[in-house]
Order: sequence, then C-alpha cells, then structure tokens
Amino acid sequence: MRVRRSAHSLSPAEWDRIHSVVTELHSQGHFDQFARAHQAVFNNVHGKSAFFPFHRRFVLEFENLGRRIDPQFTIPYWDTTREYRNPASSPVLRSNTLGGNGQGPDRCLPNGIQGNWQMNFPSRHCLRRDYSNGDTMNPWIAPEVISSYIQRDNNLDSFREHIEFSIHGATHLGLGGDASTRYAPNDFFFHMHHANIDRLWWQWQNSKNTMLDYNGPGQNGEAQLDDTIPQDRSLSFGDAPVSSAMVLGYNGMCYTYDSAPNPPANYPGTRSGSEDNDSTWATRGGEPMSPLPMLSGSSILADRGLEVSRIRKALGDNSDLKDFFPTIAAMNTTRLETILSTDRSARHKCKSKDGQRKETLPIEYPAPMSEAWVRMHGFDPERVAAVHREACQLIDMLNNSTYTSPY
Ligand SMILES: [Cu+2]
Repeated sequence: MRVRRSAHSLSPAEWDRIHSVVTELHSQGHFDQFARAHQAVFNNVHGKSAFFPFHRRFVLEFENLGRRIDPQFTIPYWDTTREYRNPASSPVLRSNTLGGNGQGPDRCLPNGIQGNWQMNFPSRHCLRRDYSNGDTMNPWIAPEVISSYIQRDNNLDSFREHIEFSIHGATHLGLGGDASTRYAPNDFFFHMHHANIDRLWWQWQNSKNTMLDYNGPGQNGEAQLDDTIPQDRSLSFGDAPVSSAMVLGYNGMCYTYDSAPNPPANYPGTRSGSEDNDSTWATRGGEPMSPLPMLSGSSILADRGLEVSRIRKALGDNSDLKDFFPTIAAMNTTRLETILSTDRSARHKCKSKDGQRKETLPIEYPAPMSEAWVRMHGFDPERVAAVHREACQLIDMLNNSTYTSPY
C-alpha cells in the first residue's frame, strides 16, 4: 500500500524526484492527455456526485503512470488550509517546489518543477499562473470550516457541495492561469490539490457510517453506486462502477494518506494487491467491518487537533456547537482530555518567531467564487452563495465567541 504524504513534509531531494517524474510524463504527452480528458468529461464530474469518485480515479491513474517511471512515486497532497490566510506565502509555491506566480503579459510560470513549460492543450501556450490578487491571493478556507463539514454533513451530496463550493474552487481560483480552466491538469498543482480533496473525502467516509454513502445528482437522475464513473477514451477506467472507487485498499485503490485513517483490514469486496483495475466489486449496503476506524481529534480538525478543546471551551454546550461541530459536542471528557494533552505539545508549533502566539487574529472570510467560475461549471449561483454565507456565519460565530484560532 503506497502512502501519499503531505507536500509540506517533502525534502528538496524528494521534490527533485517529483521534478524528474513530471518532466518525463510531460515528454510522454500525459499532461496533454489528462488536460484533454478532464475537459472532455468536465460537465459530468463537477456539480455532480461523480465529483469525488471521478477525481479519485483520475489522480490515481496519473500516479500509476508516474510509477512506471519511478516506482516510489506518489502524488503528494497539498493541505491548502495551512496557509489559507496568505496562500502565496506557501512553501509549496517556491521556485524549488511548485513555482510561484506567472510573469509577463502572458503570465508564464518562470520557475518551479514546471518552470517555462510549453503546453499543447488546448493549443500551444506557456503554462500560466495568475494569482487572484496581483502578487498575492485572496484568502482560502480556514481549517475550522472544513472540520465543521466533516463533522456535520450526514450525506455525500451535502459534503460534496460544501467541499466543491469552498476549498475546491477557492484553490483553483487562487492560483489562476491554467489551474482555473477546464484543462487545469496542465498544472501539476491539480493532482496535489485533488489528492487533498480525496483525502478529505476519505476522512469524511471514515468519520461516521458513511463509507459507502453515495447520493445526489447522477448522470440520469439520482446517483447510484453502480453508475459508471464518467470516463474519457484515453483513460483506462473501462466501465468501472463508482462502487469500485469507494474504499481505499480495494479494487486497485492501493494507496492511503499519512494523515487519514488506514483502509479497513476486512471489507466486503476484493482486496486487490495489484494495480489492476478490478471493477467487479459492486457491493451495495454490505456490512462494513465494525467498528469503522475512528478519527482521532487531529483528523477531525484538518490534521492539527489544536482546536478541539478550544472549541468545546469557547462554545460550551450551546446549540451552535451541536450544529456546527457535532462530533466535538458529543465527545466525552476522557476523549477530550486525551486530545488536550496532544494539544499542549502541539501548541509550541504555533509560536511565531518572537515567541508570541498568533492567536488573537480573527478567522478570515473566504473570498467568494467568481461569477466566471460559477458559470463555467453551470453551478446554481444561489447554492454557491448559500454555502459561502453559511461559512461566514460559522466564522462569525467562532470570532464572536472566546475561541481563538491557532492558525
Ligand atoms: Cu476536476
């Protein structure tokens, strides 16, 4: 089982290896292929339930191609909540990592692992980045908001809508250039971002009894587990059903994340040790191994469980706590104590250089999605606005309480 790691934890030597792999993949034409394929299926895999399973399968296929070049290759995930206040300051966007902003009238990317690349889809052009606010970006999504979604969404459709209209869109739009188009896979950022979206889905799947949860708008009416994952002829999904992509560790989904629950050891379906795309598994309503892996305090809160005890303390037993953070509201005191002790050791890391804790900053509102983005996806603008409004309400609620964000 391969383990996808946080982009923040990679050494310069590991970035060099990624550089070699993506350079080779580009010379073999795979960046063009994936950009074209993503554009071809675009309307079937955004704003629809297939959003999660399609992108899970899509990123995996790209990773598998990379492993033909370097058998150790995995796609790092980029937890973009980490630098949500000032995304341009991210260590992931330096000249020896993903590169920074585009330059010149065409906003060509001058540095990073794809520095000065020429792309061929949809036509020959330099790979572009164009930050949303000049040399900086508008704020992304605070980790507290994502934690709230993981805790409170009880069906896939609400979770998908929350993620798609918040962290998913904000990050694509922040980087701009190729990353904000239908052919976004031209920018390797796409795969690192979607690995993170996939990790959040996997956290949500494990957070309650929702491992096989699948509902919402499908291709024809209500989505079903035996729907075919939308595919482009250039990809090797075949007629794989959505069910084959639901559980990591099975049906060729041979990977996990360094900061998410491990795949269940025993699950109805095929435990496949190969990279084959065994799409025969279509369990519906099978009994999952019980109990499901429990999320630790840190996983509940976007990896850094610092706020679990703070949120509980600040919000006490009021109804806002139950509405926005039901998992924390339901925690017993022993569990809280355990998290609290992790909290104490982790707090050191939140000190800035002069030893002052940065906990007096209010949480920032996310920038709203642009109209062009909403139109390109055919989203219902009312729904997009509602998700944004709700995130702002949650942020107001936390900012008006005694809660102080450690981020
Ligand atoms: Cu996409």
